[in-house]
Parts: sequence; C-alpha cells; structure tokens
Amino acid sequence: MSQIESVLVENRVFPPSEEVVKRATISGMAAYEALCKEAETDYTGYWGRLAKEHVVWKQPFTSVLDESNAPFYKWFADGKLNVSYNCLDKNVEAGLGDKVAIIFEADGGAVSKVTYKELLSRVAKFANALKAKGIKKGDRVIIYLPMSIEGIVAMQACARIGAIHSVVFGGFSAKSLEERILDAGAVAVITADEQTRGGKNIPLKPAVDEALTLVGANSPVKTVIVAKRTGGACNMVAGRDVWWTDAEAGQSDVCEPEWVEAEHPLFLLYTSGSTGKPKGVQHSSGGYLLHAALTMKWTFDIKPDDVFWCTADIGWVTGHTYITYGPLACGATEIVFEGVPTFPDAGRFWKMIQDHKVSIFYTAPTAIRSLIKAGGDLPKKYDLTSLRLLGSVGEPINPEAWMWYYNEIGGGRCPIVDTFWQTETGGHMITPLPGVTPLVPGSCTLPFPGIQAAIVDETGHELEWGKGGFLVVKKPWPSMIRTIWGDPERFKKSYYPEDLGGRLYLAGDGAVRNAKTGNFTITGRIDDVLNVSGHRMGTMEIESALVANPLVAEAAVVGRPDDLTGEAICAFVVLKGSRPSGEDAKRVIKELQDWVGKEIGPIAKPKDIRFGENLPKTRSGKIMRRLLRSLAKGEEVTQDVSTLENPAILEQLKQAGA
Ligand code: 6R9
Repeated sequence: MSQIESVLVENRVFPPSEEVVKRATISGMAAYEALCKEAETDYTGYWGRLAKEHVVWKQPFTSVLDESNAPFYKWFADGKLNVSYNCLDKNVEAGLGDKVAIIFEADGGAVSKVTYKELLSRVAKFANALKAKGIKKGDRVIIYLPMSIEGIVAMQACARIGAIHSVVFGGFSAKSLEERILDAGAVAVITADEQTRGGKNIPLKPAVDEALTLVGANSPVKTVIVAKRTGGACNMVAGRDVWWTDAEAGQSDVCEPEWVEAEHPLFLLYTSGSTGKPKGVQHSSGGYLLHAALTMKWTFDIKPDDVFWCTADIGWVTGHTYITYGPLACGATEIVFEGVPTFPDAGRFWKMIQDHKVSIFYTAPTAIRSLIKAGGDLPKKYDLTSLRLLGSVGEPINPEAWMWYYNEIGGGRCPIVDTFWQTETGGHMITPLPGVTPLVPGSCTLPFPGIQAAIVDETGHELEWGKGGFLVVKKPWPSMIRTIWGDPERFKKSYYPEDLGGRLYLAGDGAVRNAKTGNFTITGRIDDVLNVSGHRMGTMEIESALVANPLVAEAAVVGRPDDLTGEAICAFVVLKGSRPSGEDAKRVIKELQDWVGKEIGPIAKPKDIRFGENLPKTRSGKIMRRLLRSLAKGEEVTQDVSTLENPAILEQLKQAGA
C-alpha cells in the first residue's frame, strides 16, 4: 500500500525536450494517439500493416490473426520467413555488410568487433555445423554459454535452420539444466569450457556433464558442442562432445535459411511460475520478430548512428529480445559485455559508455541501486555525453534511483524509458516513448501503441483509474507467449483463467493507473513469484529444493524488501531433527544455502533462514504466508491469528532471526 501511495503523490513530471521530440521516430503525443486510434479502429489492419513494413517475408501472409482456437492465437500464420535472414542477410543486402554489428568487451577488458558480413558468415558456418550433426528444423537445442559472440552466433544459427533454442542462464545449476534438457527433449547442448566473471574463471562444462549424468541412459542429447573460452581443464566424452572449432571445420560459410511458418517456435525460455516446475515459455518466429524490431524503433528510437547497450544476459528474455534479435533486426551496432558491473570497480559501466560512445543504455534497477551504493560519485569521472536515451527493466524502479539515473548518468538530458514487460510478452508492453511521453519517476506510463492493457478486479471487470487491481491485456498481440511447452492446460490456467472470463491475459502483476493521467504503476507480483535482482524466482521452486535436503522436514519461502536486490529470499525451515541454535544453526544455514545453490543456482540461495519446530498453519493445514511475510520484514504481527492452530510458533520464529 505504501508503494501505491508514494506513487500517487509523485508529482515530478519530465516532459520530452523539444530536441528529443524533433529527433524521435514517433514524435509528439498526437502521433502516439493516432497509432492507438488506428489499432482501436482496425486491430488486424494495424498489426498487418506493421508486419509488412518491419519484417521481410519470404512468403507474404494473408491472415493476420486467427482466433479460432483461442487462447492459442496465431499471427500471420500463412506467412513464411526466417528470423536470422531478417537480422543478418537483410542488412548485408542493404549495404551494411561492413557496419559493426557487435562490439564485444570481455571481462578482462579486451575488445573485439564483428561486422554484419562477418557475423553472417559465422552464423552460416555454425548453422552448417549443426546440420552436419543431424540437427534439423523443430529440434530443441539447449544453449548454456557465457555472454559472448558465440552465444549470439549459436542462437542465430538455430534460428537459421529452424531449430528451437532454449538458453539456460550460466548461473543455473546442473540440476536445473537437467530439468530443462528433459522437459524440452533437447537433442544437443551448446556450452563452453568455462566462463569468466569478475576476474574469476567459473567452470561450465562440468555442470553439463553432471546434468547429462542425471538425465541418464536414455538421454535425448546426442551432441555437446563446447566453445573454448579459457582453455581450462575440460572432460570430453568421445562420440558425444565436440569442440566448437572442430564442429565447424570444413563447413561452408554460406547457409540457405530454412523458411519457416510465422508460428514456428523460435525459442523456449524457462521461467518461474507459482508452482514448483519452471514453465517453458514458447515464442513464435514472425510475431516475436515484429515486436522485437518495432520496440527497438519506437521505444529505443534506434537510428543508424546509435551504439546500443543492453546489459542483460542472453539467458534472460531481455537478452533475447534486446541483444540477440531486436538490435540486429534493426541493423544496429551493439555492445555485448561478458563481465559484471562492479569489476574491476563500480565505474565499469560508465567507463564502457565513455570508451564505446554508447548512445542508448538499457539496464536494471538492481544494477543502478548497487552502483549507487558502491560508487555514487564514480560516474563523474567519465564522459557520458554520448548518451541520449536510458532504459530500465526487470522490476519497479524506485523514484530515488530513477532521479539518480536521470541526473548522474543521463545528465538531465536523456529520457528514461521504464519498460514493463515479461518473458511471456516477448517485448515491451507498457513504456514511455521518448518523443511522446511525459516521464514520471517510478511509473512505466502508457501502453505501447496497439497493446490493450487494463486493470481489472477479481471477476475481470475493468476498474476506474486510481483503483489498484490485476494487470491484464485485453487483446492478443503478435509477440505473446504461444503456449507452455508440453503443457497447454497450464498455459490456459496460468494466463487465461476462467475467473476472469478466459479471454483476458493475466500478467501476474498488480497495477494502478493514475487517476488524472492514466499512467500505469506496477505494484508487484500477485502470485508466489519473487523478484530478486530482477530475476524471477518461484517460492515453490525454492521450497521444493529445501525439502529435497535430507535434513529438512518442511519449508516455507517468502520475500522481504531489500534495499539492493528489491526482494530478498527468506526461508522458514523445520528440520527433521531438533531445532538448532548458535554455531549449530549457523552451520546448517550455510549448508542449506549451498544446497539451494546447487539445486537451482546461486541466485536462488535464501538470504535469511530461520528455524522453527513448526510453521504457522491454519486449522486446515495451510501455511499462513502473510504471517511469515510480516516476520521476515521484522514487523509486529498485527494480522488476525484466530485461524492459526499453533500461535506459540510465532514467538519462536520471531526470535530465530539468525
Ligand atoms: C522483462 C522481464 C517479469 C516481471 C514482471 C514484473 C517485473 C519487469 C518491470 C517490472 C515494474 C518494470 N517487471 N519490468 N516491474 N516495472 N519496468 O523482466 O521479464 O524476467 O519474465 O520478469 O518482472 O513483475 O511480471 P521477466
């Protein structure tokens, strides 16, 4: 509630400067309103027009939207295209062959550049290598690579041959990798010997080996391709594992793209939901590419001379849309960064902006907060005048962090686009457009033209502005999730729930619109999903991992606010043995943290672990999470505890703040 209130009193407004308006592709509120109007009057006409203008089709589509099997919507279904063609060949054919596509900066600072022509031949060569391994259209390929040019080449090569990639973030454990390999039924894994972050080498290939051991004898994975990053020790399994360069040896650097139907899956990306098992979010080729390109042009206002930098990892959706696909589809020059923002010091981002003359910079609030803390004065040491536009994504940005970003990084000149979207939405949904929208710190402002966002109550009725409720999207849009891989029922239940009438896309976030301006502010998840440093973590997933430890009888996980990471993970644990205290408790806490790190990945490690002889439960046996949330925050429990079966437990859990 306090967040809603603080946003409602936020009265700082930053209208776009004349210069920004003049330069912008979508220029002025009237232009924005005209687009919204066009979409409202003729929804399919609008998207059909844009799909013709912003995507190159091998075979033009005649049908824009097919709703016959709603909510399994189809877009541009009889059209054919290739996404890699649209990102590479198209640009080379347009005379951009010698333009730099990627400026790669390694963790240690070494810089390498790749032109569009070079990137096209690298992708084609690797695509031929995949084909030579028998990988074909529709096959699933897991990519477990560090931030690298190879990561982008691997994704683009899959797209080129119609294979469906599923990138797994390098911070996920062998166990998480195993789950994804099995769920996707992957035929190949593309990885590296090690990754380098913050000056340290971290092995990757051993996690693949361990995952494939867990997968066992009937593994669908026939091929593991290994890129050499550090040259660190690496076990190669004969007949299965091959070095990247050996796989490419003798392959041609020309590869005819596989022309696929617009609905052909481009990728699966696993994300956390409110139940234990991660969901394989399936995206299309045509509709996804359209929104990736369009949002680059309208939200980021990308121009030929821009240097674009999105600091996300390719393991997350932001890296997919705004590193691998969007910038390349627009023929842009972009930065790909291997390292971390605080190495060698907290000025790394600012130094890189200066060195590479970055003009558009897109990062996450958690990075901004940690850089304020680690070195709020460091930006002053660097020349940041190349910047003209800033972006934020992943979680709500606190108004004070927004102001710092605006003044210290943007020099008070650069609009900030606070882009709200999700793995499931493929690209921006609610966001300012730089030449249009008056900015309000902490608000993602207005829907992208054509996106019919609204706020409804629990029965699906639209609420008046000023009232908080569930964020929904009233009409399907081209880059939306198509299904959950292998689980269409879960797709329907999660995103098109019958309670809301079955035709509204439920984002899973709460939101409120400003009563005067209609600006949206996201108030946080409405389900059991936490947002830790902009990464989605299901509480159930972490609970399942904890309970899998032989010491643990029961566990409940909640989030609590954290200055740096947005939310922190707090676990309440009942051990099978007696409740530990003192040194004993410390040891078990460390053991359980490491355990979760191994089961899911370091990002899922609970920050706090408290032990109780039991958990607060209702008489019907339901864990009372709202009480745990208060305890985690260190608040007095003021809620009604009359349904609580074992009130004494609260005292114990309060004290157990270890
Ligand atoms: C792109 C991405 C999605 C969840 C989403 C919401 C939160 C993302 C936000 C934001 C407030 C923003 N979120 N952007 N909240 N303002 N600008 O982050 O995808 O990892 O799937 O997370 O992140 O809670 O539902 P994903």
